[in-house]
Amino acid sequence: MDLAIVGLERAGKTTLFNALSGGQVETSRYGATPTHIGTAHIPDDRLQALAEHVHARKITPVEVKYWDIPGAGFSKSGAAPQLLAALGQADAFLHVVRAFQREDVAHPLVNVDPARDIEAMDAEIAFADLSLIEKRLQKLTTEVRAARSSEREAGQRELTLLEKIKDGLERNIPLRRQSLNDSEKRALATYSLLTGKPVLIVLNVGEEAADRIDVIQAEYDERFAQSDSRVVAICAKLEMELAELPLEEAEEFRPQVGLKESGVAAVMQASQELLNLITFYTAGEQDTRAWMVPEGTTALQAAGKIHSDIEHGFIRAEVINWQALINSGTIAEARKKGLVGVQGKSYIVNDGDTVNILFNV
Ligand SMILES: Nc1nc2c(ncn2[C@@H]2O[C@H](COP(=O)(O)OP(=O)(O)OP(=O)(O)O)[C@@H](O)[C@H]2O)c(=O)[nH]1
Ligand SMILES: [Mg+2]
Repeated sequence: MDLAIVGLERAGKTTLFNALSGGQVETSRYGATPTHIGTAHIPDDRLQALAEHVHARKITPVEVKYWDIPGAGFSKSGAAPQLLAALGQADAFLHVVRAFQREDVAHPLVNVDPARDIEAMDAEIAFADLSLIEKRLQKLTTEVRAARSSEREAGQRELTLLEKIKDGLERNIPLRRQSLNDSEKRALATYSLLTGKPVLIVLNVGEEAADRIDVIQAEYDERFAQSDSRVVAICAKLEMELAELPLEEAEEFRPQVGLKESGVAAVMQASQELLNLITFYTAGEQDTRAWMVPEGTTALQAAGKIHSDIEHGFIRAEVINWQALINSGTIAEARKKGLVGVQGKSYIVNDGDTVNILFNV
């Protein structure tokens, strides 16, 4: 899972990045910083329990990659090409919105106003898409004019589609909210348009509001959440400080500053839900591993995620829920009880499945 952290200048992006990835990027030198890339493992109790159960020598959790995109680089004058490439790769955006007040940290639009900033960033992202579409339209128009009539049709179809998307964007409808059929979606895939990506709004509240975070989140979620966007409220500064502490100390410190649960965990959880991702497991003695795939993934696709050879040689999958496996003791016991499903290529993998794929080499 690749998540790009975006937002206006000094919204707290690098602070959140440090909290999420355990990074130590200096946050007092904000502004004009380069893009940072960091990774984090998704904590997973089910994986730990499974690994212990099979005495695994190695545990491999799911990795998330975070991109910290500087606010200043993403302006109306047009985002830099390498920045657009990084944004295009992301599965979703974490849009950091400033809700904390601080005299010594100037806000690029003077006062703190989260609702305005959410719209401002949406407009910048839409602007990036519009300029890309306009460039492509210009080029395509010339090409279509010059093309032989037999070759004109495909170009014309693309022109019509791009005009339609552009029209929507100009009416403030991001691509993800425009209705497209499957062939239109396929035609657009190569563009990696930014407004097509799901957005998690991360409302960055001040430390003094830490004990009211759930109330603030509910309020904003009601106003701004849609099927393809959600709101999580956190205090990035406190989360960053907590991330620097050993786990036990962090647990102790958290309630003292008014926080009930981990903001980092909340952001991870919400990102997974937004992207409709599920986790399945392979419980090997060598390596017990968690895999993250989109909901609706088939056993064959899951095999491909593990290794292309396993996909090509797929015979069948043995599937058992992780908890059922642990409760049964051994896989042989589970088989006796009829708890291990023997599944074919088109089986839809469930969250929490432990999957063993039998294959030919
Ligand atoms: N009090 C408080 N300060 C914060 C919080 N989040 C960020 N800050 C401060 O705001 C300043 C900017 O934070 P950064 O995380 O560097 O902001 P940024 O969005 O990465 O800024 P650019 O990269 O310049 O766009 C720093 O001084 C942070 O310490 C917060 O939750 N509370
Ligand atoms: Mg920064």
